[in-house]
Amino acid sequence: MKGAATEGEASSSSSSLHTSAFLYGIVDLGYVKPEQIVPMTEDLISGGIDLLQLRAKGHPEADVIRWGRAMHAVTKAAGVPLVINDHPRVAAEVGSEGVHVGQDDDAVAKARAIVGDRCFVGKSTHSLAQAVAAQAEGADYIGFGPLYATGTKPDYVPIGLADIAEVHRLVQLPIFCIGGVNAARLDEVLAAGARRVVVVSAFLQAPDVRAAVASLKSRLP
Ligand code: TZP
Ligand code: MG
Repeated sequence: MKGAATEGEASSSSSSLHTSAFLYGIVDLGYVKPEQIVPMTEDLISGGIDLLQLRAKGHPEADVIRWGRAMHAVTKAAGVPLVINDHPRVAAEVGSEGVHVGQDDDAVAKARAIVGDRCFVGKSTHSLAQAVAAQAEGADYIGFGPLYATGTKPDYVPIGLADIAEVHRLVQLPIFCIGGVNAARLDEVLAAGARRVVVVSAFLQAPDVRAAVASLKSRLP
């Protein structure tokens, strides 16, 4: 049963996440203009990002497909898995390695039925109960947050750091702590028990993206 999978029993499409994905970056169209998608992707990769997502809230699917294809040409050549946010059909069109769904999006099983077994499925969670439910639902990884208030997801109440240790006891999937994570907060996030993080605005707004990624990555396990 997928929900009972241990670190050693991941599906083939997601197994590399367990061993190689600690720093997750998101190319978010809230920060990045369409013409910057490819250069930003290149900068994040050159800094050593392990996993990348395209997040284009409110844009037509046809645009997301076009941007996803352009981004995938770069990520694929670099061997970095690409995740498409919100849109399993776009992920299938693009041939991305992953798709990410939120609490209000398609269920994991529905997303998986669209993208097929070669594509892993991640899910956003905002509480211990949602994290446990996502594991039982068969997600391949979870996002857990927002830890801090963040302009990237402004409508969400931050959950703080207190449940990070417990979520790692309850959930055996890769857990990416997300929301307001930056270089100044990384030590306390790791001290709270995080092993993997997602960083969005702190990278996309950095004066030197490559250096910001490389520096933060050097501090992860
Ligand atoms: N999900 C939970 S918080 C968040 C998402 C997509 C945004 C994280 O962005 P930032 O800029 O790193 O706070
Ligand atoms: Mg969503």
